[in-house]
Amino acid sequence: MARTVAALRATVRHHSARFERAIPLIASENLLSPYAKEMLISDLHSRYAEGLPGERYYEGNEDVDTIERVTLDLARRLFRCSFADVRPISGTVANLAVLKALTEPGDLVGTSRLADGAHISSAGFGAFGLRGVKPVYYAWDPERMTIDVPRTREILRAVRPKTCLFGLSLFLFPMPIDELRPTLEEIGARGWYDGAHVLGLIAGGEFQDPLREGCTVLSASTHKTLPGPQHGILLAEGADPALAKKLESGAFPGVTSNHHLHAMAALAVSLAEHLEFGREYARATVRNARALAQALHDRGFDVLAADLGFTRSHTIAVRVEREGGGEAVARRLAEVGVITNKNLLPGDTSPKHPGGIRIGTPEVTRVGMGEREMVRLAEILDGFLHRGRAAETVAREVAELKAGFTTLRFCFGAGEAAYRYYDLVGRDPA
Ligand code: DSN
Repeated sequence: MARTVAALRATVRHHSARFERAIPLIASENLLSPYAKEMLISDLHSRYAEGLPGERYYEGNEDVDTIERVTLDLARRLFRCSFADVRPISGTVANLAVLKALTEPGDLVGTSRLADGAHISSAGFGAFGLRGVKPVYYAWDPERMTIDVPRTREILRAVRPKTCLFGLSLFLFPMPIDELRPTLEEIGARGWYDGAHVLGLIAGGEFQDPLREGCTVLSASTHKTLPGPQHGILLAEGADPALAKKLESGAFPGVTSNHHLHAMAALAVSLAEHLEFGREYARATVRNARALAQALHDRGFDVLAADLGFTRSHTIAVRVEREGGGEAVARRLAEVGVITNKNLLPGDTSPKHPGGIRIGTPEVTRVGMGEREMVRLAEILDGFLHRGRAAETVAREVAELKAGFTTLRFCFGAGEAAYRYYDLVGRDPA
């Protein structure tokens, strides 16, 4: 078994080195700051603390109570809201906690279709199915890549769901919550926003602010545009004590037992760093997404929503049927070190043959790339996918572009290695 462990360590080092050389463009990924990473390997990882601060089921939790109170306070400050719960251990788990709090099995819940960019939580085979609620799908406007408001008003008035979920995994533009708010009020539905993808942009003032636009509850994962640990969060504004209690009991004992204390402490660091650097980071992330979209469009790529400026978030969508289809293009790009994912786009007829790729700028922005690097990246992709440049040459160009950008920005302790786990703890296992 010693050999197995050695091999596992070597594989992890190989993975880290690969990503250090690569240009990761997955819209749902980001890099954790050195101080946040330190929390993940602390003793907290080994402990239990079910419940809330001051109401634990285990002894020895005095420092955990302090950490959780600080995390809650930072979350409420960053999102300017009265309620936070930092115990869900992922975005999907946060969504399950909300479903438990807001719905009963058999309820109808408004949401978007997977093909229009919704997260799998909304699917019958995902969290919706687990809670036994039934989706009521909003109408979609593929030109504007957002909800079709007039048609959706009609659907909501006809079906009258009690809860309406807004949020996407292919999230280019804000959702028209403000416009739908009167209809939600008319039918007595509560607005719920899954902000996993855009959480750091919301906090940085670069996207819509759902808690002030008509949603009572905001659920999210904490590791996308908010560059925190893989974890979850619940936030609410205007929730009465009964709803707050339901959300808390949705989180525990509803969908968690222990809540991963090391990740919670890492989240506290990330929230504090976002209070300090989040505005600048969010602005740079959106600026880079738009710059990359424009540069790809200028080179003949079919970037969606060109008439609307491509995106107002960290994400762009590129239809790549001419280049070989989403699956083949994403795979070819990975071979030269550009990491993206195949993605269904509006109009695709088979989930097995996605026509596009999704590209996100959270990570490249975090390591300090700017608009100049986005243009260079577009040149590299154009050379590879349109002009037949050899994979070996392109892989070298990708590594050269990345070479100057392997340390983190927008965090305390910046300058420490971003990708090398062992550098962080000061020992090399080799
Ligand atoms: N599956 C993630 C994404 O890539 O969007 C969200 O959980």
